[in-house]
Amino acid sequence: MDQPKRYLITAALPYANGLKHIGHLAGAYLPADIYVRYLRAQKREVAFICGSDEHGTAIPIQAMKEGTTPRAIIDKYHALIKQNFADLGISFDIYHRTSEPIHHETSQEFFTYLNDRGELEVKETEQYYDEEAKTFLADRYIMGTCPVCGYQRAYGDQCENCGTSLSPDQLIHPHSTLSGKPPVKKNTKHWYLPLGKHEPFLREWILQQHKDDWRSTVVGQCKSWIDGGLQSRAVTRDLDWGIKVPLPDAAGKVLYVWFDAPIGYISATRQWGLDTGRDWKPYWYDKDTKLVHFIGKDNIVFHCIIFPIMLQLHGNILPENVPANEFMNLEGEKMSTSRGWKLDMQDYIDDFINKDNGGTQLADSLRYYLTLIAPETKDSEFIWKGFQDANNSELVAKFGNFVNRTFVLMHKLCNGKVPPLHKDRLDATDEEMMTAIGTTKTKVEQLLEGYRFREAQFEVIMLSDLANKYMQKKEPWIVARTLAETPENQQLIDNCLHICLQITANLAILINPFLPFTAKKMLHMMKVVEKMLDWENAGKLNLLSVGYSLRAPELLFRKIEDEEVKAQVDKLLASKAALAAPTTAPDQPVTETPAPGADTAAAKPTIVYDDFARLDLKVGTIVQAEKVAKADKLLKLLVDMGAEQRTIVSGIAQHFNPADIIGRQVVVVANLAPRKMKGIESNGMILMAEDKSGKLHFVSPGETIEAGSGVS
Ligand code: B3M
Ligand code: ZN
Repeated sequence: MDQPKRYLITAALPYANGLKHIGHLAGAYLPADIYVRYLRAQKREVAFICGSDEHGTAIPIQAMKEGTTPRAIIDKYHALIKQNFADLGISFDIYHRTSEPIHHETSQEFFTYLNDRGELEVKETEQYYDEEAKTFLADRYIMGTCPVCGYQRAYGDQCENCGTSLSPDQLIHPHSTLSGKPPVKKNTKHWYLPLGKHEPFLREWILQQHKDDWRSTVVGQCKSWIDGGLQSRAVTRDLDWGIKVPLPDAAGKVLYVWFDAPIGYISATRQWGLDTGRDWKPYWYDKDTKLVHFIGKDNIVFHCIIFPIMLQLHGNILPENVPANEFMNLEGEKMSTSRGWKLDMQDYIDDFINKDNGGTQLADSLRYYLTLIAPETKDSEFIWKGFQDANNSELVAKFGNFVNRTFVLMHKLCNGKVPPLHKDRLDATDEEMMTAIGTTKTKVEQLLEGYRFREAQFEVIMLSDLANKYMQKKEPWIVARTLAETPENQQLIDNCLHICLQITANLAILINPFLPFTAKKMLHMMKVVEKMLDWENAGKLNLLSVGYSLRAPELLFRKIEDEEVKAQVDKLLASKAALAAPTTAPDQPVTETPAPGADTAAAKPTIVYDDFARLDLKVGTIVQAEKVAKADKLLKLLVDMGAEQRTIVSGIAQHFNPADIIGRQVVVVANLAPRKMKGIESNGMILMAEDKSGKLHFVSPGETIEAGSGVS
């Protein structure tokens, strides 16, 4: 797409059923915010849309847990989450709510439009029903064991552990979340969106048109959905919490939350139009709008398959890109609210930002680290020590240090004013430094346009690193101290600090999308107006005028101390331990599945089923195999896992010829932390059986099955 007329940027609407953690922030909101801030600096027309998802079974379930009403839950969490985003600098143009009348109206109109045109099917089917609670058990009202990963507390719509979306019928040992009882089946009527009918459109649109510009993880997931056969999806539910189905013969039925929630982007845009006096319609109907959905990988199917079908049928534009992120783990484990293993935005804000030695600089420290480890191509890992290191050795020691030294020296050696540039005294080092500014700008721009935020941020930090080295080489303080004070020497000092100040101004522009609070502080120090942050100014070497007097430096970042990091790790362990005690687990299933093989003689200590369920076992197909140089035991394998291909280094070289094992199916421990062997990162482990003679055999399914299939 050439430069579009306008941009419509959405970030997934969080359920207003609880606090959101930094995995959510890193997955959707932060990258979306960086992108939007960049677009705004480019003076492009943009609407940044988000809000609370306030329907679905998640809300009444939380209300039961807190002993209150669904309304009280959404009011409470909407306000908290909205404030958390603001505290972390996420700059939505509107943070709307799906409980608003304008949203109900928009969703009902959408449903009616599709239904009137015969795009929905009506079917009567048997569904799970709780006789005690007298209600059908949709989505989160039903729990059981996940057929993919074996997690025992998977919901009827999705497994929180492996992210697979499910239907209640797929659950093993289903039981009602409301009464804990096993359900019965009962007839009921629902409206379905026939996805299968739209397969040719999806194949053309995603697998042809967008196969190269969308992330391969996203295209891969879509492909496996499409290849797996698209089933019709019910878009209504038997529930009382939600948007009423606007038909006379649908009493007691509401729209499925995943039908109304994405329409929430549209209703929020409408509301934004009303609030700002703008015409919202072109944002959803004019082909010259670039729509981009920022989401986490568990929402891909809804944003790339179901919602686009709805949009297309309704005459709206389609997303240009859906840069979904993978997951972010925390200290070696998946983040999970139910297991107490997480860092909520609220906790970070309380423990760092709203403390005496806190402030907005610490919002930027978090933003920085989350982008540094953004899970753009694969799952990543938030490590408290890593956060400390990134903050202390990059923000403090590189970026902050450079800006601080520049200001201190400018005050000391140039009377607090921007010194002149003496062109005839410039040398190759100066020229190189000045060129680097423009080069960085171009790179950052290209990376941001391609949604490669971590690399883009890296380039900015590298520029500050380069600038530090430049200053170190020029040593203006030595020039001032050791050489006689002559006009010639002062010219050298002037040149160095003039360039360093122009770099500082450029750094403010380039860092602004990532660390907006820092950019603001820099503006204040430089006594310049916000307009200077316009992207078109990046690369310019005359942003600060000669003779202009600047303020004293402010500390841009502070060090994170060892005790702070230790306190956080301790807190995490304590919260996990508290939730692991069975009496305090809020939604412990009533029926326990016996651990497979529990009665066989155990050579290792007995584990509980949950220990086993933490393993993500998947079937993979070996597509490439080669020996690893200087390692006679190792083979480097490329394993097709369905939605992705993984490099796995395996110690089997003495047992198999690489050529003989291409096409073999194997069982892979897919969630093993990555490990480097002989400089190659291995992502997973292959299960092997060893016979008495010490010979290794592959563990594989009895017959060839689809790569990526779960093993439990
Ligand atoms: N509320 C699920 C989630 O927060 C859902 C997203 C809706 S986006 C339209 O992951
Ligand atoms: Zn699962």
